[in-house]
Amino acid sequence: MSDEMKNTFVENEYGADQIQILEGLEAVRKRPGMYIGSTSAKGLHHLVYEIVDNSIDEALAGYCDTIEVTIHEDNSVTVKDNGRGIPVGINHKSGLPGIEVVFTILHAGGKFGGGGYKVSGGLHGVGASVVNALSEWLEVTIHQEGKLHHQRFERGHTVQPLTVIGETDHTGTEVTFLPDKEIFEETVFDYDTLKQRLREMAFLTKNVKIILIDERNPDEETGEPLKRTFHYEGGIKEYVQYLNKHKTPLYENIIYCEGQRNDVYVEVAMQHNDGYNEGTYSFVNNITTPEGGTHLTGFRNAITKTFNDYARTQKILKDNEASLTGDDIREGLTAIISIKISEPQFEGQTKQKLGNSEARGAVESVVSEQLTYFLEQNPAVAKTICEKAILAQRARDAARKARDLTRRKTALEGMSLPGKLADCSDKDPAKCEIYIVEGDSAGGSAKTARDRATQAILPLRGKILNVEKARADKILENAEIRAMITAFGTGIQDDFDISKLRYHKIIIMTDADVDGAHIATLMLTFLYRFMPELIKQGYVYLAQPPLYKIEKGKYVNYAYSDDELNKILIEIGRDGNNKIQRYKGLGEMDADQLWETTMDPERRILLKVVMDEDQASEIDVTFNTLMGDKVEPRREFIELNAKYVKNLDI
Ligand code: TSJ
Repeated sequence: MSDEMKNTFVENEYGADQIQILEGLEAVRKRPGMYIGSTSAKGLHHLVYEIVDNSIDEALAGYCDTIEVTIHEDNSVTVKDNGRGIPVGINHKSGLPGIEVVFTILHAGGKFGGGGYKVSGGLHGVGASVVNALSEWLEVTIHQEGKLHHQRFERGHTVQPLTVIGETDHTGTEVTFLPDKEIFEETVFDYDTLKQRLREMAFLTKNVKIILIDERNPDEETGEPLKRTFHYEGGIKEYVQYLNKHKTPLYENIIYCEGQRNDVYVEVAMQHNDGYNEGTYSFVNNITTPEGGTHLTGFRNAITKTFNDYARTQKILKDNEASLTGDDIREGLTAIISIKISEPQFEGQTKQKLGNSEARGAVESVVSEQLTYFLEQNPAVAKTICEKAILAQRARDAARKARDLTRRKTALEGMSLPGKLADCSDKDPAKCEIYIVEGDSAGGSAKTARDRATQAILPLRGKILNVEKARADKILENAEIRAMITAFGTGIQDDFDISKLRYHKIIIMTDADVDGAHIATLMLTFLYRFMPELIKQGYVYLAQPPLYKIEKGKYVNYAYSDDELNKILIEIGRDGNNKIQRYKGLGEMDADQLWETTMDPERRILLKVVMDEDQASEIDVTFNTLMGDKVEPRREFIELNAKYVKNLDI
């Protein structure tokens, strides 16, 4: 073949490929949800994770130790690493420049380079080409072999080909992109969302420094942008420490197991605290698996067997005593399970459950072996854990009896509803709502004010029990909690049945002050621990009573925030004739006012409580920050609380 022919041939082939590529990226733009899950805020943030995953891969390969993520003023984002730089030469397989393969061919992630695990290619690991297709523009700059290379794309199309634009004295990759407003419903990045995920990535990838910079709100005094650095030499050991930071650990050491079995690399860190909840979070290739799967099963099998074996041989458990259950051993346990596997298979409706059977054996083997060794080396710690598990075993027996009692009662008496409940007359749950009201006096006004057909009222007396600080048996003895459980109709935990829910809106109504917020948080904590599905499926709301009443002659209006108050005052003219009343509590409103401002479906504002399962560990930290022993962090609770609440206009 002559050179000329070769050129022609290559050019033609390139041309044909180019057409295919564009068809591929058009498909992404037509059905973005198929590639990034959704075009909501979640999908938007996913774009950043897709790009960062590439830098994490480079770090896992051992060539990069710093990743910087910058949110710019226009909501474009730059991800920059100090790795080797994406190869700029022609890729042999495709005959295309490496860059084009990465940015224009679907599922190109992880095509080059050998060995090592890739975090990209996991759950939604669709790679840089999808981000490119869904960006108004994307620019890549590569520092490699002394040269600075640059290319620009718009909506997936090359608009400036790869060009050398200067010189450089280091290596690395920098990608900046602006999410396409034609595609995304939301194009404003949330600093906290990115912060939490990047912190998690830093915990999961020890020794990588991840920096997050937000240029949108510079410090008023210094003009400096907001900046956070996440760098954990201890990796998941530090993650466990972080999750236990507002708890009281039972022993100082973090138990750590690490090893590889065939194709599966396993890392586990754990530590018990003196609480009663389990906080185990599992990851596959740095992706959270809220529904667990084989790796989690392997972990549970391993600790149940290892602790029982130890307790038996040490005679902590007598021959005639029942074995400890997994639940007993995991009471108060905080644990991270992180595995890396080259071909993860995800199952279940949401594809969040690991299916690879080899992962079960690998985790079980690594944890059994190393935990056995740890217990032999640390007999005092081993004894502490076994003793806690034995206490849990006894409490669980008591709780079972308490639960059986409630169950039998319901069976005998039919639906015996709590005496304080003023139920609604309509029996269609989809039309019904229940107001959980703080205090008997507000409860009284609410009962007068309500729409009797569809609105039920359950007044609760004072503060409800803090479920973060009690075992199940004590919690189920609590009258206020029992009233809620029977009123909702669903049962709790293993008995929970959403189809029995009697109201499709559960509305928590408390005073608009610090105490009221605290009570609302106590209730949310209870719901989160005992009936999380109610929150996940969007049945839980917070009522928003007004903060102010503004009167001027015949004019009456209500303000739900200070901003709103100022707006109203500007509108009606601020003068001595306004009488502004600040509501200190629901009790200060009469029934009519309560109806008008807070309960009338036509006029009220409800906040829907939402929860992002990908951030479950962060929600856990929030709840025990709010509800734990340490008083200091609680001051921030209103602010934190706001994170899990979404405005809902009705
Ligand atoms: F893909 C991407 F564009 F989204 C992207 C890739 C974005 C960012 C911010 C960084 C990266 C990236 C890719 N950082 N480092 C790398 N490394 C490689 O692509 C690379 C370099 C050299 C070799 C080799 O075998 O020599 C192999 C690879 C995969």
